[in-house]
Amino acid sequence: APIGLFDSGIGGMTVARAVTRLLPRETLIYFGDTAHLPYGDKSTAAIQAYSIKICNMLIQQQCKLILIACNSASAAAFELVREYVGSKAKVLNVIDPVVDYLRERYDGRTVGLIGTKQTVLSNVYKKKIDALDRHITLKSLATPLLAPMIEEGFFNNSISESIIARYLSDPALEGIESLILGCTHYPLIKKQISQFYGDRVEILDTSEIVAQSLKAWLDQHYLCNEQGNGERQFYVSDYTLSFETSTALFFGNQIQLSHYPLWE
Ligand code: DGN
Repeated sequence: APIGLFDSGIGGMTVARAVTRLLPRETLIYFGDTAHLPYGDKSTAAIQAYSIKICNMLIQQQCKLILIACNSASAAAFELVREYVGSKAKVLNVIDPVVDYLRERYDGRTVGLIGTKQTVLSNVYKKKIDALDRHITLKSLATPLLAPMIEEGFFNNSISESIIARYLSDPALEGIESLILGCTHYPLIKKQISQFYGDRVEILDTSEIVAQSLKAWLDQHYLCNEQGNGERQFYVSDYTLSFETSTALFFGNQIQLSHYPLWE
């Protein structure tokens, strides 16, 4: 059975890429809701409605596991989706594996979070981290300019450097020892973020932590596909050539996108 992943657009391909690196034989079905992107500025109710409809489609495709490969959708819709999907498939999100990572490693730490407005303002990370009882202080900042900047290929240059420096110098993030990259797009600017901090701050790449946790779950449940040929299907709810070109940024090589008329 396939693994289903969905995102507001093509950014979630950083997560898909991390998953295919660890689990090259798995069949993947990726759905990017390009008709509704960006989710980061949408209401919780809208993101929940989109997510449920996408999950219906992934269940119809017999997915054994659905990974919400989008921070904004994980923040807004995970509980609802999990309840809705019930026993039909396992549902994972991109937030809990990071929270688990912190629980296993830290007692007393100041951790930063950057992401979309939806991800940061939902306070989901804060609620989950506070519930750990590990004396972890979360400092967060919505950084809404970063995702469109990266989509346009603006990184590893002086403009992106100034924008990143401006955000990371915000007093809201003062004194952090680790930084959670709480958005699908941010692995692409990980190097620039590391350069800003030097060795002072540990950068937590969500996509890698999530892929590890997905693999651990499959291993634990004997659901790994060891004989498959790594078939991958990438669907989008609105097709443009520019989305297809951008896949090279997020996945590493250009991917053929198929239009899936979920909203028509
Ligand atoms: N995929 C979204 C996220 O991880 O929050 C970022 C893109 C967006 O919707 N702005």
